[in-house]
Amino acid sequence: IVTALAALAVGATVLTSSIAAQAQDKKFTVALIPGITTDGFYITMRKGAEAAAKAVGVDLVFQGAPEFNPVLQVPVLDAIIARKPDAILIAPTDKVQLVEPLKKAHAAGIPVITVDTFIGTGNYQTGAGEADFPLSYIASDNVLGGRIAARALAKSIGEKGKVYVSNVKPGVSTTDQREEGFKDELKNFPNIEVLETQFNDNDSNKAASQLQAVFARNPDLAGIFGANLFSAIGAANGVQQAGQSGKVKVVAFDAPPSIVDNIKTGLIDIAIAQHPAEIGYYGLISAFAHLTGQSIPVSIGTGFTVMDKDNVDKPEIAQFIYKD
Ligand code: T6T
Repeated sequence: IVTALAALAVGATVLTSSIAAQAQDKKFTVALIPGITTDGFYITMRKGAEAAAKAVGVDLVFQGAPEFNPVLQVPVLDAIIARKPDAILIAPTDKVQLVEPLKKAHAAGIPVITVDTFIGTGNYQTGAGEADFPLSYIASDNVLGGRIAARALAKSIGEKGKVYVSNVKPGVSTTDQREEGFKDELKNFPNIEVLETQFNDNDSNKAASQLQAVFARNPDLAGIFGANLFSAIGAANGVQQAGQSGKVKVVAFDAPPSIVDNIKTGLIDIAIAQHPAEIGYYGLISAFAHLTGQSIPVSIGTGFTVMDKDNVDKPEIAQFIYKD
């Protein structure tokens, strides 16, 4: 009996250590699909995801399209699904158009987490609607970001005058919510008139020429809210081309080095920096937690840092300037 028990014990030890070995051998692969590859926001998000991947020993695949466009993003997603990663992190470029393509990942048993943008309503795991299947949504609070922009712009124009939103295109969850928050907050400023939104398709040259056209029709234009990186850079360039630097005020969403440089020259008044590295880090960690049997929050909100010429040189602020 003693010998038999000892054999059992040895067997058990062997079994336990082989499970441990298997667990360690299983190296997860997580794909991160950004909205567009050539954008400091997503480049910085990737760095956060890489840091987390290194910390927990996950292989990270970063693959995206050269334009912020669902027509180009869907083939990238299809190619990723075909590679069968253990999880997908994605910034969907349209609330509606990415639902069906992402359902394919879900049907293939690949867990989906959305980062930055959402599909459907962004309320996941509710049992309601067609687009609640992603496990989690990790992003800035974009309505709040729009409100912060409105207050900043109102202050810099002395709470009166004409303003407009330079925006990407309808259907993008983040920039839709920023415009919504911006306009709602401006209801508290009765002397500010909000002109029609200008949609630039994420093209800063288009945003710059739109500024010229709006300014030609409204020489008393007081300010612009650039609702994302390319909208803000374009609007600021337009202001400069119109010879209105410092006169027509610009509040920018996002904080790449070029926007920060323009804060220093006075062309841009305020930049609302998101924390994309935080989004990437928590996206990756959430995927890993799910893959190793933990439950994860259905949404994680990340922060903002508001930059102006008085604080942007401080290290605790400057650390949030996006990477190129
Ligand atoms: O503003 C970010 C991102 O949050 C948005 O969804 C799309 O535009 C950016 O990537 C900036 O270009």
